[in-house]
Order: sequence, then C-alpha cells, then structure tokens
Amino acid sequence: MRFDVVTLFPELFEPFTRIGVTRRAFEGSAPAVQLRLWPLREFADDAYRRVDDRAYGGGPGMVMLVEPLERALSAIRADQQAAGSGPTPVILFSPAGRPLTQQRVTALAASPGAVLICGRYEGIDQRFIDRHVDEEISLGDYVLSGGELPALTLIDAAARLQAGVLNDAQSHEQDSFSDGLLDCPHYSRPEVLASAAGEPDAVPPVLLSGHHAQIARWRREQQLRLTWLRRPELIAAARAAGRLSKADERFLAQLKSAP
Ligand code: 4FM
Repeated sequence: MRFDVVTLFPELFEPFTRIGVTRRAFEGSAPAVQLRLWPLREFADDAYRRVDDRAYGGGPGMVMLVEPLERALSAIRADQQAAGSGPTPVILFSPAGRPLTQQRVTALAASPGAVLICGRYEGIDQRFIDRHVDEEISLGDYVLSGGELPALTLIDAAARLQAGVLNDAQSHEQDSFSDGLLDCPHYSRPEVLASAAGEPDAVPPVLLSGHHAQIARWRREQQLRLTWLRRPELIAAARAAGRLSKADERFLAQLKSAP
C-alpha cells in the first residue's frame, strides 16, 4: 500500500519509518508500506512560498490556500498514474471527522492506501474539502495544532497490520479492539514482586498453572471486566455484533452483582 502525505513538515515523518517493529513495513525494494511525502511549500506559486492567508469575514488565524493543495494533489495523481497505482482516497484529519476505529484501520491496511492531508493554521479553505476530500477522520475530541500526528498515528496503526511486521503472527489478533474488547492485563518476571512497604505483588496464579483453557478463560474474563468497567458501550456493541458467548454473558451477569 502507499500513503501520500501532504504536509508543511515532511521531516517529522521519516524518523518513524526507521524505528521499532514497524520499520520492517517501510524497508526493502518492495516495502509493504510506501510513504511518499509531498512538502506543501514546494507547491506555492510565489517568491514567499505562501500557502496560507487571512480568512474572509475576518477573525484571528490563517487559512490554508486551495491552490497549493490542488497542485500537490495533481502531482500525487500524476505520480500514482505513472506508477500504475492510483487513485487512492483523500483523507483529512480534523476534529470534525468521524472517530478513527480499529475497524477503519484494518480496512485501510488492506487497501491500496490513501492521500493524507495534514492541515495547519486555523483551517483549510472549505472549497478544497468540498472538491477533493473523501473522508474526514478525527483522533478524538481535543484540538491539535496540525494533522501530522494524526497522519503518523494512522500510518503506524496500518503498518503494524502488514504481513511480516509483528514478530508473532497472531499478536495483533489479541490487541485491544481487534475483537471489540479491551486487552487483558499482562505479566512477566518476577513471579513475586517485592514491595518496600506493603505486601509483595504476585502474578495471578492461574497464569502459572499451565492450564491453557483456564488461562484463556481468565484472560477473556479480564477483558470483559475491564471493558465493562471502563468502556461499557463496547460491551453493548460486542453483544449487538454477536461476539459474546453464553459463558461471556454468564460472567457479565455475575459481574453486575459483584463487580
Ligand atoms: C486540523 C489543525 C486541521 C489545523 C487541525 C487544521 C485533529 C483531531 C486535530 C487539528 N485531527 N483529530 N483531534 N487537528 O485536532 O484529527 Cl487545518
């Protein structure tokens, strides 16, 4: 897949392609994820490399100009055509978008890719959005200073789902949200963690029992408990999607009487 990123800060992206498990997704002659950066300032048409201007109607803050964005998008379309790989949908990151979900990430990760528009300043001229943007995505109900961190978030989430990126082929099948529930807690050595003041903290004994079925049931119950406590709306969604077993429902019924 390929991500074409339109940004005023292309230098933010490359370091992420060089680190961690996701590095493998960007490496080699035929990488699972091709990252192409399109520095917006190169598409300005004046000597000052201007890509923003004041808002009609007044008020504080600058607006990103349509024309440099359209020139960048035309260059991307030409490049995609030359590579025999386009056109991919245009995504804009904004608090006004639909919240990003693992379901959307999974679908994108299996697609040919997307053009990611990273806004800066107070906003983007609405006419660019109306003409070219296929989807607006939000990372959450808070305000960032630009779309670069959301773009990197989406690229990271998609890169780790590419074949051969995670060490364990199944490790993302156990992620939070991959089955619509939060992840269970994890433990490693030491078995008993000494404490300066109170009692030592032991690993839950079932995890040392070697009973794989009991361990799987305990983990599932931990997932259900944590999700019920912190994100009850995800329990409702899992139920509606038919993803809760009879054993899950029994456990949840029991939780309500003794959380
Ligand atoms: C968006 C700044 C567009 C400038 C932003 C422009 C955000 C979010 C966000 C800030 N994006 N989820 N929350 N963007 O705050 O996705 Cl032009």
